Amino acid sequence: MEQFKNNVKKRIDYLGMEIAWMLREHGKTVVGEVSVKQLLGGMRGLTALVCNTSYVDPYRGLFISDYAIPEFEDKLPEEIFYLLCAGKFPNETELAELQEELAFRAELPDYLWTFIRQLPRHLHPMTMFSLCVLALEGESVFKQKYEAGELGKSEYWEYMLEDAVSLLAKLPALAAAIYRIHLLREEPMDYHPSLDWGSNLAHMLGVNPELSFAELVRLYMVLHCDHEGGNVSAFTSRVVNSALSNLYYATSAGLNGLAGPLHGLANQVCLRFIRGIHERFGESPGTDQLDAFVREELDAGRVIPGYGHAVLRVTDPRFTAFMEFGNRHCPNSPFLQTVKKLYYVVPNILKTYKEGKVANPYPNVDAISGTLLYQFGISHFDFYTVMFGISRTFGFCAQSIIALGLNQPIIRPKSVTNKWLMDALERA
Ligand code: CMX
Repeated sequence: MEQFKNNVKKRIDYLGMEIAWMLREHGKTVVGEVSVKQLLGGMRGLTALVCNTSYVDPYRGLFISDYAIPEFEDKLPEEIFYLLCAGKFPNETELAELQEELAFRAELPDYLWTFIRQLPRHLHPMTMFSLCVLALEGESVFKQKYEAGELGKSEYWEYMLEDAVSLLAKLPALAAAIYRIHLLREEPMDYHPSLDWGSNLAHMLGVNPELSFAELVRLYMVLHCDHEGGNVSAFTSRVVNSALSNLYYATSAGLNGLAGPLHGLANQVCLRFIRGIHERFGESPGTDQLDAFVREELDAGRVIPGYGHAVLRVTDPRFTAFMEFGNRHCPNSPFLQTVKKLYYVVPNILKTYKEGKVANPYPNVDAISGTLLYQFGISHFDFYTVMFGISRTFGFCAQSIIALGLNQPIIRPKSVTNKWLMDALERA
C-alpha cells in the first residue's frame, strides 16, 4: 500500500498547507453567522464543518474532488475510495496495488462466521450489519498500536488507512453472508479472487449472474459512497472517530444513523410505498390515482419517501444516474414506470404543500435505488440500507483518515439551554 499511502500523504500535506495559511492569515475572520431558527432547527444550512472528501452543491449535487457524478459514475468503487482519500484517481499500477490489498484482506475471521450464524433472525439486517462491524473491532491495528503506546499523532491517519482497507475488504463477504444466511436461508458463496471488489459483492450475493447486475452493484456503491460531512451517518461516524475510537466503532455508529427512515432507510420505505401503490391500483397506476394517493399520505401526516433533501434543491443527480441505468437495462419494469410517474406527480404536490414549506420537492437517490435492486433480484427490502451502508463506509473511512491526517481535534460544539438563549435574545 506504499503508493496509496504516499498519495494520501501528498493530499494531506497539500490540504495542511492551505489550513496553515487560513489560520495564519484569517484565523479570526468571521465567515458565517447563526440564526435562532438554525439553532433550533437541526442546524440546517449552518456552515459548521470542513469536509475535504466531497461536497454537495445544492444545484449540481455531489462532487468528489472536482468531479461531478457523470465524470465518475462508471468508475470502480475502489477507484472512488482512492479519489476520496487521495483526491485523484489511481493509475493502473496504483489501482492494482489497492485491489491486491483488498483481495488479500477479504477473508472473514472464523469468530465472525460463528457470530453471523448465531445472530437472532428477527434482527433487522442493518442491526446485524452494524453488530458485525463492531464485532470486528479487535482487528483494529490503530487500536493495538495506540494501546501499546507505539503511535505518534502524525501517524494516526496511516493506521486509520490500514484499518479502512481491512474493513472495506471484508464488507462484501460480510454483507453477503448476512443476506444469504439470514434472509435467503442459504449457504454463503465463496469469494472470487479474479473479480474486482464490487463484482465480488454481486457474485457473493448470488442472486443474479448477469453482468448487468454487477454493473448495478458497482454503480450503487459508487453513487452512495459519500455526501459531504453533515449528513446524519457521516457526521456521527466522524464525531465518534474524533474521540480516537477506531474505524470499526465509528463505522458501526454511522451505520446506526443510516438506519433511520429519514436517512438511509428511506430506500426500503420507498419500495414499500411503490408496492403499496401497485397493490391498490395495479401495476400501471394512472397519474390521477397517484395524485390522490400521495395527497392521502400527506393528509395522514406521513412524508413522501424519496422526496426532499436537507441540502439539494434540484433532482438528485444520483437519481438521474440510476434512472439512466434503468432506462438502459429494464425500461419496461412496472416499478421503474411507477417511479417515473411519481416523478411527474409528486414535485407538483410538494411545491404547494404546507404553503411551500418543503425546501426541495424533487426526488433524492432513495426514490429509485431500491427499485433497481428489486428488479435485479434482491427481493428482501430490509437489505437495501445495508447496500447503502457498505458504500457509505467508503466515505466514513475517508473522512476520518483525512481529518486525522490534518490533526483535527475532538469534535465538541457548545450547546445552550432555552434560558441561555432567551437571556441572550433579551440582551440583543
Ligand atoms: N414529504 C412530506 N413532507 C416533507 C417532505 C416529504 N418528502 N420533505 C420535507 N417535508 C416537510 C418536512 O417534514 C418539514 O415539515 P415540518 O416543518 O412540518 O416538520 C417541511 O417539509 C420542511 O422540511 P425541509 O426543510 O424541506 O426538509 P428537512 O431538511 O427538514 O428534511 C428530509 C429533509 C430528507 C428529512 C425530508 O425531506 C424528508 O423527510 N424526506 C422524506 C424521507 C427521505 O426521502 N429521506 C432520504 C433523504 C436522503 C438521505 O439522507 O438518504
